Amino acid sequence: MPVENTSTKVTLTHPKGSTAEILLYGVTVVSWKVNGAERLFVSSKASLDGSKPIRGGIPVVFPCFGPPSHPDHSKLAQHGFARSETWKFDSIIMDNQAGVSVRLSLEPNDHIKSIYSKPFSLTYVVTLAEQQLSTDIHVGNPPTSHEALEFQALLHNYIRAPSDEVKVSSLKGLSYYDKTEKTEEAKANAKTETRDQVDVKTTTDSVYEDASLHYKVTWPGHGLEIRAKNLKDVVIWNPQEEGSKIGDMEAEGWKRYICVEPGFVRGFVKLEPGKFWIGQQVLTVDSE
Ligand code: TA6
Repeated sequence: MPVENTSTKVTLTHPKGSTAEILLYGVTVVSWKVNGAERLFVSSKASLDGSKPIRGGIPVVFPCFGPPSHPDHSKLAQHGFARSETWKFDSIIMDNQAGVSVRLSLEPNDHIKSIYSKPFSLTYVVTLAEQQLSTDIHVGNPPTSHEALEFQALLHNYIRAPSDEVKVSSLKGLSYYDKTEKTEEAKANAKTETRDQVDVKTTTDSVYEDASLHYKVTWPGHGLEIRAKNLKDVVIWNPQEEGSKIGDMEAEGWKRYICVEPGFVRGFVKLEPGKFWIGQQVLTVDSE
């Protein structure tokens, strides 16, 4: 069955053998296999029972990135609610040689309404091709709404790769904000990236602004490319040894991934009533 749907998980299988697994909890893609090899990192200590956001895979960050900084988001937890709510399976969009594609949706339920008062519509489309995974977040501001919807969105990819060898390009020349700096003032001061290839051999938590929308993630003998649309910024994160303080991180888990996260996180998307916005990423495995 190309699309298998249980009460907790949707599994996509492409005719050429690639697979993807999406938990309805947070619509977190927790597995993406191409040529039999897993491409995403999920901590073996991640809670998969809906008690907390998944430590790994592709969590969806919406409507705020990091701790809330907009008055509309003041009651929200870090990275918003999309990653910690149970979504609904909506429909199969496509099921053929080109790809297997499903749509999932999240309605404002009572819990969301208690922490977030803005009307919105939210759907997520996941498409699996032979060597490729696309994930698109669709945000709508209902026509009945009286004001613009202001939000941030980000796709928090945990890419399985050796963190002491992996490199990301092309970020050279971009402004970035270094969240590992000690003071708020230093965090708010933009730096300029001078490296042709960025590594995460030391603790890294960098928010690149107005980036290229095309990133190469490579390590010896392997690589993948990420193309983004409407997600103008990109975050590179790996905590190194600091990762041992993360409760649901497996032992030395930070050695096995790099987060490369396309998002709209500097400033806010402003969506007028009756309008839609789509943020998209396409991950493609290099031929091996
Ligand atoms: O996207 C990078 C980041 O914001 C880091 O600052 C780091 O805290 C990470 O996300 C994980 O956040 P989480 O809330 O999942 O522990």
